[in-house]
Amino acid sequence: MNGLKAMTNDLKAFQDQYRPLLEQTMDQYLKDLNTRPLLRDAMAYSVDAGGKRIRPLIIMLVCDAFGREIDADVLACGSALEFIHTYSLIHDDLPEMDNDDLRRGKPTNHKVFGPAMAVLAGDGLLTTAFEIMSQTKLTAAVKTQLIADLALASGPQGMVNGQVGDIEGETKKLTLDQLKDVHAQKTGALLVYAFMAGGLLAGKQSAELALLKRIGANFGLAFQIYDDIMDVVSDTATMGKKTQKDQAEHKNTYPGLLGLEGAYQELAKVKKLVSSDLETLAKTTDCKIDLLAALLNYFKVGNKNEKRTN
Ligand code: GRG
Repeated sequence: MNGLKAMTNDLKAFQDQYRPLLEQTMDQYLKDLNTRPLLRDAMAYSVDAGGKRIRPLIIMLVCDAFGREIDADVLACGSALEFIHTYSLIHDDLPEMDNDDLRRGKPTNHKVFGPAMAVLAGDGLLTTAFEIMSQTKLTAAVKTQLIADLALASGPQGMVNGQVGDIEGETKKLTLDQLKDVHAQKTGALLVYAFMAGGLLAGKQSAELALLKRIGANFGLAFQIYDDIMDVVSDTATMGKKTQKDQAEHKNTYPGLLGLEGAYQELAKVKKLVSSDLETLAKTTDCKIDLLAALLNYFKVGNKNEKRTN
């Protein structure tokens, strides 16, 4: 077996081990809520609809790479981040935002529970995330930092601001730099948080955290370019959400600005930046980067023999 394939198999084994633990943890938080069954059901519907769980996976992979045990506090942090991500998808799918009927292969939250309950399910997931973080047994310093960073990444100085930039961009053509700025917040902020949170949970200091931040930012950019490419080349059944939507709605996207091949080239370039920073991390710290590097195989860069999947 070649090295790349072995690394990918190891990543799959890691996912198979920790994804069920994360999902049990999230389900337990939802079960323990002292709330009305209708609200719990609406929150659980979107959390349990699946998804790649890539943000919590990154937190766990970074912890593991630095030899930090994946314990209840790490699972709590991963759950909180996935709750916030899931809230953002529920709100993004609303008729007043992107107006989508399908998400994670299922009818969107508002299609099942109605728009009012979908708004409240999102509100519930967002606030529960911070309650979860407050209950961790981490030191006060680490806990406060993780909570403050989560608020910054998800709120009006992070993802919410990116969403506003996206909406403002609907009526004008953005330059490549403007598009990157919007996505750095809309998509990038939570992914940067995932890498940084892993480092903070592992007790890492500013030098490592600075590298993790840059890795997260470039990973986030690659993630968005790939998502835009998939909207063009993949299909609804594979992605679990409607595709071929961006061009029809005249959205600002990487294939729209650079052409499909240009977007693939940009993706390859950004992947190389992440790989190079991971190498630096391996050389300068005690980080074992193999599984993090394998994560980059998620982004297929256009070789016709590579299957393009969600
Ligand atoms: C409504 C405040 C607010 C924010 C919405 C995340 C977001 C911001 C909008 C979703 C629309 C979109 C295409 C965002 C780009 C980032 C992205 C690809 C999100 C989907 O995340 P995945 O692919 O989804 O990780 P799963 O279902 O796998 O978790």
